[in-house]
Amino acid sequence: MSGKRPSIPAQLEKRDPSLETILDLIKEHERFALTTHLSPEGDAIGSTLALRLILRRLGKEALIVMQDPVPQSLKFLKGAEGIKGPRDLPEGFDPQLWFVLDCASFERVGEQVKRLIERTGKPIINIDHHVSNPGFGQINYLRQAAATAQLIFQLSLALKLNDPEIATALYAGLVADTDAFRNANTDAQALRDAAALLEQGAKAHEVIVNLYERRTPGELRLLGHALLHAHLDGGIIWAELPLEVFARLGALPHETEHLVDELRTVEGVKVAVLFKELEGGRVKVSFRAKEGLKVNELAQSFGGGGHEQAAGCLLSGELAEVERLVLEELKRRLDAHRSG
Ligand SMILES: [Mn+2]
Repeated sequence: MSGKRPSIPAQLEKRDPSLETILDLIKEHERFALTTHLSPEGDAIGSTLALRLILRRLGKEALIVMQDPVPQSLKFLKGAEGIKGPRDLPEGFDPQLWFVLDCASFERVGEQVKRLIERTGKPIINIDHHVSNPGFGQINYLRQAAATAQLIFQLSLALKLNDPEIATALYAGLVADTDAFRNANTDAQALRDAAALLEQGAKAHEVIVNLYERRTPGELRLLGHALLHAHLDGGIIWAELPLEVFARLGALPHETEHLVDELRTVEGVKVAVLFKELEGGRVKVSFRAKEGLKVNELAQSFGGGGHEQAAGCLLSGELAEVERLVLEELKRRLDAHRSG
């Protein structure tokens, strides 16, 4: 690891990271920078946009910086156009505090944003719902929830804010991480929060249409290719997308959203895996589990992370070699799980 960790104001160190602590920190500071993970999806974008709206309602300065761009499907959210890349920050960018949202580990913010945070030397408030989050911030608000958006909603409720734009951004986060309330993380609290967000004016239908009904031709072709060429063996379904397939189908690297979820819908499948070849000899592996096996533990064994039912990792190497390695480990774990 390069660079120094942000310095910690002494009085923050031992504070109990309750909601009140976060609210106090917001009140005591004026300028905030917000960020989230690489390849940001609905929860990442929705949570950061909602938190920025909350901070602005309180008269604070808040800027969102992300290493990767906002996906097309989330650009309808209010304020998405104002999200900065690490290279287009305004002159004199000088936050007092960082909010890092929905990041299972500090590395997930991306190398450039990580360096930026370290360069500012300012403390991190880490807000997240991933069980594997090690608590890399100076303040770590880590709570079990279906989405980070629900943790931001707690802040909004505590501040008695009632705002359709905040609600819509948070609802998008909740819909994205529960896959429209279909994933096993959909619990009573997720539905209660969803109802409360609708009561605050969240545009539920607009969220669904944007998240699920804006597929591009490239996405459809990649999905078609993956479905046609998927392999099925012993409760595992997997598909690979080599670089040449993207070129041949005229598809872009990010046009694989929801693809692995489609693979999981096959009856009898316990785990679905998508192997996506990236430039520079790397392979992005995405896991979805239907029951039993915790794919986040599998992803962690390869340096990745995520949730019990949805996780991923990034490996260096040839596509075929990565595939062999990962499937071998997956089969081993699945066998151990069956006999255990
Ligand atoms: Mn999330």
